[in-house]
Amino acid sequence: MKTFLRILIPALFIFNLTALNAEDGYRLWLRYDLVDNPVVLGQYRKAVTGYMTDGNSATATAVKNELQMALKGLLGSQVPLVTEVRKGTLVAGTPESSKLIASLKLGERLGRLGNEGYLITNSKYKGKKIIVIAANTDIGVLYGTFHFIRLMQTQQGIDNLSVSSSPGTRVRILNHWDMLPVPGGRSAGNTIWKWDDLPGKLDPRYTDYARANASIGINATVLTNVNADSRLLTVEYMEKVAALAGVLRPYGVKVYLAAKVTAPMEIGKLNTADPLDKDVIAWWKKAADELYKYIPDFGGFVVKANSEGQPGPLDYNRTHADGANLLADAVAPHGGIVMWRAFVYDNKVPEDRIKQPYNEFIPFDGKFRKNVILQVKNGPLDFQPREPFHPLFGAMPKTPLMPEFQIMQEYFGFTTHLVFLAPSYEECLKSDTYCKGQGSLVAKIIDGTLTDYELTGMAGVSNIGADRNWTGHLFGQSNWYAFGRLAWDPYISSSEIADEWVRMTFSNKDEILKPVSRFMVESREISVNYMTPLGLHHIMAAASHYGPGPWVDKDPRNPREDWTSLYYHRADGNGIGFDRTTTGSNAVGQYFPPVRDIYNNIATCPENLLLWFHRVSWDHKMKSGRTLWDELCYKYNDGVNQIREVQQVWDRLKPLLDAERYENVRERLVKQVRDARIWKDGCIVYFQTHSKKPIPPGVEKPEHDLEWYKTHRYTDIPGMFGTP
Ligand code: GCV
Repeated sequence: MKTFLRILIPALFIFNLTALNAEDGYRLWLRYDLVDNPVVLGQYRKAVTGYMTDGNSATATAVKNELQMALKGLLGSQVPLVTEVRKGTLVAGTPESSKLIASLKLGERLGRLGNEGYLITNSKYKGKKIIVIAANTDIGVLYGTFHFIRLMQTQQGIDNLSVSSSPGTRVRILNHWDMLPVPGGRSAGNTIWKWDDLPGKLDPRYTDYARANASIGINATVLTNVNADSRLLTVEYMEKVAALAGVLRPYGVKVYLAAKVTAPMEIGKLNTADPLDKDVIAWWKKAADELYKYIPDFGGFVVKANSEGQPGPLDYNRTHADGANLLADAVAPHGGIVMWRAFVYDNKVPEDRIKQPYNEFIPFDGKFRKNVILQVKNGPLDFQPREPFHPLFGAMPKTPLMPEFQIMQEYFGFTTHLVFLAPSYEECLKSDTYCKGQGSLVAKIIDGTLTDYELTGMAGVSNIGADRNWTGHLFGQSNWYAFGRLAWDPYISSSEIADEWVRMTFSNKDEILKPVSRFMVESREISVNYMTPLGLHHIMAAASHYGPGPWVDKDPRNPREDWTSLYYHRADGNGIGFDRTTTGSNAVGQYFPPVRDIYNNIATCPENLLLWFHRVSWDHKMKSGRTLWDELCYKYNDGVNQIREVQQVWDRLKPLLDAERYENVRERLVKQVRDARIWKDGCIVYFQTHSKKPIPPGVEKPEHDLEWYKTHRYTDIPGMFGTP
């Protein structure tokens, strides 16, 4: 019996521990586990012996709660909330809320940091060493608190602190592309918003959503799809939205809504949505007034108009400026803004699709109200694995522009492929537009460094869903994280972000940190290689947007030419690529010199954008000395081999990782490797029907014939758009 108990008790203990430490990914990067380096832990325990927070606001309470949770977890025992300063007190507050902080006379330094910035510094108070997190507002203190916690999670020194940080952009916003429930049905899709339960029942998850966003500086969210639903502007939904806004408010996250231009007709019973019609103007004003009664700090609207079937001002022979200004005037008295999307194109316009946003918006530079900002996708097409930067950046000096990045991996394998997207965001932000000469980076345009933009922002199409781990693929969390970090600081590098995220999410130990952050940083290029190398674009399967579809000559949803792959790759017996040079569509003409000349010349155009800008013969000599055809095959082949290597690295890490998270990624990598091969083989066998050239030596032979790839259907890929 004794022996039995001796075995049973430890077994139960271990079982419980495992259960308690279930690694389901829910905690994201906000994991406050005991610091596992004894030396660092010792230093932290000495440096932080208590904490002191002042202020009674809900945000100040959030600061207190977060510190309590983080310090207890990271340092291994409860760190007391103190009212008297002792050696090692961490003091967090504003000069208004904390007499101690007021006495430190930080006014001048704080003055430069605005409403959201913060300082973290070591100081002395009555001869005692303390750590200070100070800001002008409670929300600044909360951001500083998360920064301080991050320092400990990533095991940085905290004895010599001199951090001073303020955000590079003002509106750092997630765009959820979730739909409202179908009338009569239950909540739609994979959204975290439980619309049927609102406003009465608030999922505790909303608070964790707000915490996670605040921890990386995201301060705004659009709750539903830009393909908007008018019901959001009914009282029933305003009450629901107000309930959500109430949970997010203490964490500094403001709520915005997607507005539908025809809402005055759909729910207002007007017979027009003409932006210059006086009843329409009055309707929007009343709707905005009503919204602000429910949500006094409502942020404003995002609008997709005259794009992909969405109604817009052009339907009434009005302009984008008329449409945006109508809504801007309605929210202006309440301090609201309008984010008007520049993602517009029309298949009835006989013009290269990627040129249309520029053509449509340039004439209206300076014609928008002060509280309007144009939301511009990173590239001129549609979140493709690689695109050049959008030519609107730098071209509208009198109209604020904010970039829109996609966090949700619509063209990057959804929640199945491991693709860390920071390198693609960084590529856009660090692109030199030359709008004001060399060094006119997109980052400097959108953050107001080179422009007079008072309103600045960055939008990210969210990948957050109802999965327990939020994003389906565990590494999807890193893209949410990366977006927030770059919206706060558009100049940090992908490798810094990867390093932080791996430390906080997995481990500070080199044997995990180094290989994982390395393959993260490489993963975007790997995906480009096996999907769309050398500037290829929009050759994915129609409708589902998963897997290859270079043969797509008709989209089942709409037989328009600019929804086919043939429109974009233009392959035939002579060559491949879209001629966008001065002798072709002249899309290059939308860039400033010398960018336009660099892109225009086949000899200087970066090879990773070659087929975006040029139509190239199959025998064209590449820098490697190979022909274009051979290079294309090798790039595809490299992509498959590279993702196999990632898989091997991950497998080798198995003994060092917890089983649950290891498995989440392992299982997806199996599919990613399989489907990378399908991309490579499908594209090679298809393009070979045009090039008529042999597959070069060393490239793995395709497994099937073209028909197989054309008819292949995926049955195990969550998150795909429609079918097939
Ligand atoms: C929300 C692409 C997507 C659409 C999306 C659109 C947009 O076309 O496939 O689902 O619509 O971009 O950004 O508006």
